[in-house]
Amino acid sequence: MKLIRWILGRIILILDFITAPRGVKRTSEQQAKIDALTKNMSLYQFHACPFCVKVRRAMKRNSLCIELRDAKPEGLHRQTLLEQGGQIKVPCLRIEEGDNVTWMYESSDIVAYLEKQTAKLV
Ligand SMILES: N[C@@H](CCC(=O)N[C@@H](CS)C(=O)NCC(=O)O)C(=O)O
Repeated sequence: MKLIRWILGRIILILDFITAPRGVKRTSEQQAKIDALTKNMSLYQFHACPFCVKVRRAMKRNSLCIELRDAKPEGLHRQTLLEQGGQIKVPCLRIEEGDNVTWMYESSDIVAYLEKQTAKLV
């Protein structure tokens, strides 16, 4: 089972690599605004998880630079995800706004949120 999952994961990564979307091009001023917004975000993820690939592709498509944090058992960030986010499920977007931190689960919600935030700024 572990081997099948590993193989499927590699297939997903290869397909993702082959069909990687192009990032949108913005003026440096617009990109700086987006970078300032995403600076306070981080994505808890597994490298070969299809739902994480979906979010990473949306990031690529929208040229969003968001720190990736590996939540694999041997990863550093798993415990934080569990303790602060509430569950070990990826992808999870951590959004920091002042003193307020939101942990957003569900890939579709994350993609919709990122696209909405990005559209507001450009
Ligand atoms: N509906 C969720 C599904 C997310 C999901 O099932 N993630 C799996 C990894 S692919 C997970 O975190 N499983 C918990 C675990 O492996 O510990 C989404 O779209 O984000």
